[in-house]
Amino acid sequence: MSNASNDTAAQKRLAGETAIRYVEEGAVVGVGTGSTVAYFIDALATVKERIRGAVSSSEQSTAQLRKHGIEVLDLNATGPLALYVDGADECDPHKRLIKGGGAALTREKIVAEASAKFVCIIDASKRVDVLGRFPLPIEVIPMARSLVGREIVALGGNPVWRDGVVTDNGNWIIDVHGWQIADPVALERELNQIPGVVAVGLFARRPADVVLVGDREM
Ligand code: ABF
Repeated sequence: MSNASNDTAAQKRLAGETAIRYVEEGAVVGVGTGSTVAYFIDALATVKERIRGAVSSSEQSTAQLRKHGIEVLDLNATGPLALYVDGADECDPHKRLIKGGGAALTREKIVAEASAKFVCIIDASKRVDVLGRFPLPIEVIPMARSLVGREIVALGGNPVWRDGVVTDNGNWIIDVHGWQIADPVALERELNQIPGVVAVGLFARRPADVVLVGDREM
């Protein structure tokens, strides 16, 4: 690996390990998805006797949690959570995020909404001044793919179907290129109104509460 990718992996690992400090005794921990979260799950395994279990945001994370012997619980049974830890594709200075590169955005958004504190763990490459350089993922009901695409074009975006990807919920993903998102709360609200949209990969109405870049709080 190049030095840069070494640094990125080291920052992801550091962020994942540092996030353990937010895990309270006896907690049920909300767990996101992605390579940075994979480091967090490995770190969580070292303190698993201190927690009751986890609520997972994807089949991928569920498999890793279970491999470590961490019980995966149903959000309907646990009720509100104290902590959610997850990665992101982009993070702006107001802790608003683009997520969904891993196609897990819908369940990530559900667990984030249920959690009192959302700790986002990233490497420095995810930090941007304005969201949108990373194409915005939108989960859609398959029959609405073209309808949603046309409405995105009308909003000035360039929609690209993530062909070949089916989410854990059996839906499809459209990635929107070409937006500089100066008002992510307004765009999230606008896109959520389109029939057929299941979830928008903007975490702006409910941003992160803490952002860890490596071991430093942003
Ligand atoms: C997940 O973390 C996704 O929302 C996002 O795409 C991904 C970031 O991936 P990684 O941590 O592998 O850079 O929550």
